[in-house]
Amino acid sequence: MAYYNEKIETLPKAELEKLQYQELKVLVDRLYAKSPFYHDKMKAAGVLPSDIKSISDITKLPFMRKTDLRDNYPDKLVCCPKEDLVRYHVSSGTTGKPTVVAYTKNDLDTWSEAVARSLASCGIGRGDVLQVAYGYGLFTGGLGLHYGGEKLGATVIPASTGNSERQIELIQDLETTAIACTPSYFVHLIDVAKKIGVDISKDTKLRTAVLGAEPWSESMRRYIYDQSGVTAHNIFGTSEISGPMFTDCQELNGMHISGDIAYTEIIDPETGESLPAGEKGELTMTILTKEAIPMIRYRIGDITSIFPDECPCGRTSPRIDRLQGRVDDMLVIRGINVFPSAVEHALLRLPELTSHFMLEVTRNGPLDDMLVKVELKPDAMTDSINGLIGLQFRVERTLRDALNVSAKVELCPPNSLPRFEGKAKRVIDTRVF
Ligand code: ADP
Ligand code: K
Ligand code: ZN
Repeated sequence: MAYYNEKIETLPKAELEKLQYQELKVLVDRLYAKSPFYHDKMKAAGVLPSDIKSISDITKLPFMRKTDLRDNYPDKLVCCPKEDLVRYHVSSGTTGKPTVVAYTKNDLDTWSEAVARSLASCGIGRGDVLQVAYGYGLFTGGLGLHYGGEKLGATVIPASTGNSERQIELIQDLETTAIACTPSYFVHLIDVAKKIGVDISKDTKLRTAVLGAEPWSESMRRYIYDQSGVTAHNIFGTSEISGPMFTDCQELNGMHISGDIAYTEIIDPETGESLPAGEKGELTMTILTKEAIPMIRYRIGDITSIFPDECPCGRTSPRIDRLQGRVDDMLVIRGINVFPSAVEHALLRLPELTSHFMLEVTRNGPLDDMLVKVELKPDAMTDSINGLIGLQFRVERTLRDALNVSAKVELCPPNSLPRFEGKAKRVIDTRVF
């Protein structure tokens, strides 16, 4: 197992907790003294810096939410002299008005350190050529993977998104061994490679993909491996915590959250209470050393759980399960909770289907109707009406079994549904509440 920073990645739990406490203490003292926002927030919650006596006392501190950033748009939460800032990013605003995040030099170093550790845990190293096909710009994915990859010593290609045939050409000509992008874009690249006669598993050196920025499923991991011979790792992050930075290691069983950088809690979204390992709830993170815009107990909104057991890879940091989507991505269809990622997972069980789908929810009188448009693989196309009706019936049954709610299914010909270079937007919900 290659570590980027072995000592800290394998720190015994008790020592890690001591370190986390020291970091939290420094952070809270500083914010209470210097930031009117945190000072007022802590006062309102009736907690003083002196109440924080161990890392578990973190639960005494108030939560932060995305609305805190929105309400303080653009930069009222910045807690350091303005001239110490070295970068801004602006989030894509998938769930409303965009938010601004800011970084000091140390913040960027910490973020790159986290990405370098994660890439190393995916088996990527100095000898690798890493093609970064996340968007460069205001979105955090491109630059985040870029600087993390360089810090690790990998050879980085700043490809950004788009121009898919050129991406395949770069993969071939520069002997790319690893790629970072969204899962939907990687699936699109596999299709494009096939179309131009390139077999990724035979004609390229690409073997590792680091995929994130949107929910995806375990069956997608298998699908990608079957179609391209590429092992796909999951990477998670949000702009508020800096950007994408935590991945699953070579065990492919949960994403390690470096404990000296972030303190992870899973809380009950209704009551705000901390939940024990193994239980599903809302992911909440504290970035322990952040300078520009510190995030304490930030409620990220994604649903996941912390694995209760230790990882065989030797890293002592906690691991979180694959994220199903945010609380607000969840659709409630006839009273049943449905995550779009669960639809993808179910569809990929049928060999006739691609991973391209769209989900349309409408209200029909008092009832919700869900229409799932699914795209067929070219060799699943047939002129036989019986064949198509039979397939449609099987897709409907598979979805009903997986989701506990029935959906209408529309089979669509190959290449007819939208493709996405950044985050996929697969849900059209026209219901009015
Ligand atoms: P925005 O809020 O504008 O979407 P971000 O680009 O920071 O800003 O998006 C972060 C969100 O993206 C996360 O809260 C999560 O919902 C989603 N996300 C990121 N990576 C993953 C992943 N690997 N799996 C599932 N969801 C992810
Ligand atoms: K993201
Ligand atoms: Zn591990």
